[in-house]
Amino acid sequence: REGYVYSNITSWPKFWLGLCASHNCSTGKKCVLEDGQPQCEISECVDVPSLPNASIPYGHRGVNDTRAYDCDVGENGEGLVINKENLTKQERQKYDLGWKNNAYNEYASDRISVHRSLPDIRYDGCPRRFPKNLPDTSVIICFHNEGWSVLLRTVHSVIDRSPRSLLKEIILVDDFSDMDHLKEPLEKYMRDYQVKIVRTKKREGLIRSRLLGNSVATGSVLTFLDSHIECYPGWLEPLLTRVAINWSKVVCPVINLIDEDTFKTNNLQATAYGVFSVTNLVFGWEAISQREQARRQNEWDPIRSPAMAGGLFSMSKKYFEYLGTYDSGMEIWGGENIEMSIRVWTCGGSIEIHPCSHVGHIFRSRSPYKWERSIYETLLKNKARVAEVWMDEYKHIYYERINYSSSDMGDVSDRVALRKKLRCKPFKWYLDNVHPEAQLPEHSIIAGDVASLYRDTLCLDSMGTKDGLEIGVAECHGTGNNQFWAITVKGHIYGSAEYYKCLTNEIGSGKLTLWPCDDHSDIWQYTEDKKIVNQGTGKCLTLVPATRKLIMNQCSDVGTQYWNWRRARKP
Ligand code: LR7
Ligand code: MN
Repeated sequence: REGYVYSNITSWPKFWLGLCASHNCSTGKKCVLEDGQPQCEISECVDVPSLPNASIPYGHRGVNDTRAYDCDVGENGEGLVINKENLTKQERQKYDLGWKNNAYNEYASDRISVHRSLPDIRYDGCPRRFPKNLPDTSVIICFHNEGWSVLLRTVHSVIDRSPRSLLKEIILVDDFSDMDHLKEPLEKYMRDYQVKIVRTKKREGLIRSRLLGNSVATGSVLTFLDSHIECYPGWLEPLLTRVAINWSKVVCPVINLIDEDTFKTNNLQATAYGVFSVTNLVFGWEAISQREQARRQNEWDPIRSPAMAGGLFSMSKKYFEYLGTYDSGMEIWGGENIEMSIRVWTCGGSIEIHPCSHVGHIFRSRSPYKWERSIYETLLKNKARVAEVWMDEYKHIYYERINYSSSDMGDVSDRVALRKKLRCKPFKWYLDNVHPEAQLPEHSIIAGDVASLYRDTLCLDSMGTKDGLEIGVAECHGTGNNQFWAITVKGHIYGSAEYYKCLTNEIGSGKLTLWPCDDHSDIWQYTEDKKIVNQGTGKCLTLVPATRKLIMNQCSDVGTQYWNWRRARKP
């Protein structure tokens, strides 16, 4: 069934007319067209469409929770607090299963309208009128096992809040889900809304699923969304306006938070933009640089962002294809957003966050679905493909961190050829011009893991990534990360898998801890005879074998003060 489009759009149902998109109803009221005019309806409590054969229909609100009898539950982005202690045994089982399957509170979601309202949080200065001939868009939503009401709310928020003339189609790409409700019931339901469904033939992962979505898309702009999101009023027009101004703009909405437990939305404005760290290729948010702030006149002006989160953005289809779509050699999840960020910027385009466009996203604390290989292994492959193709000599900063342990990145020659064909700028250009605020590690004298010469199976280990964490020793694993350590030309020792943090021997407590590096970080020396000496105290790093702890002691000839700092090297 791959590539099969379930319905062809011939005529549009009247709720697509988009009149409701600009019509505000107070909380709990749904907008419907009466004689072609938008009207606020008094919503019935039962509106989450029930699944065939469900023993308790979805949308049934007879929960032991007074708020749950209220039709306004969840409206205007409010949350629903479920007190699980008050549930009957049967309800409690459903509640637990919802969390287990989805890593969010599906039980709460099922009790909130799939058409619930969200507040209009646009700045007063955001335009309310838009150019007449904006390009239309295909909205592509990939999913692998998503909860029923959450997926429906995602789709309805797109339909309900996008002008008909701009929304060419919605394409759902099912990445080989095995939940029953995503088969027949979803097809039946979506037929009424003329939403297209395509399915992969095997588990492909997000990246190749998006490529399948693109292959059936007919709009002139692609808008990618995750499958657990809600669009705020007016979300689409600003994105398409920017793409219309210049086809090489890749435009992201502000990503708001939908609480995974209560589904309350946070409704905040943009204060951060996207970045990634060169040391570990992890995406993150950072306060918008002063340089960028100075360039902008108003808080509603687009923000030029060094990187994108990856899930939610609009991009011209023509440009997407010109720029080499995605790297189809990447698996399941991760890294593709960094690859796309570097590619867009260095090959002539730009990435923007539009403060007038908001989309809520459910952030989850764990990944609910199955991974063939571990998340770690998958990311190792995907990120190695990014480093190898796009980062020139800077790739070694990343490779050192993982002790050159990703040997199976696969063939990247196509992507290297693409980079050459597009005549993209070097990675150094990106660092100098797009994200000059990025902190790069100081030049290191030696970088790799540090084994005790007293017991050579034990290696120095950051034991985690938090600030102020006491470091220790653990069995050497040879993959860098928490056992990665570098001593720099200035004598700083930095480590920790995720960030750029320096080793400190705390005055008073004597603890050995990691803090963000600065000019005041401790100075160390790695001596010819393999001792690690703190310049401030003159003491030596010492292993206490019995407790596997580290202390600072007067330097002597004891074996526990000798350390073998092993340079990370290609295997
Ligand atoms: O095998 C899979 N097949 C899929 O179709 C695995 C996932 N998916 C789908 C999944 O159903 C979801 O819709 O892919 C989407 C993303 O997966 P999530 O939601 O489990 O992960 P995430 O929200 O952390 O994803 C973020 O990082 C990903 C890295 O590959 C992608 O770039 C996602 O699009 C991105 N999501 C966002 O940017 C939304 C805002 C989060 C932030 C920051
Ligand atoms: Mn997501």
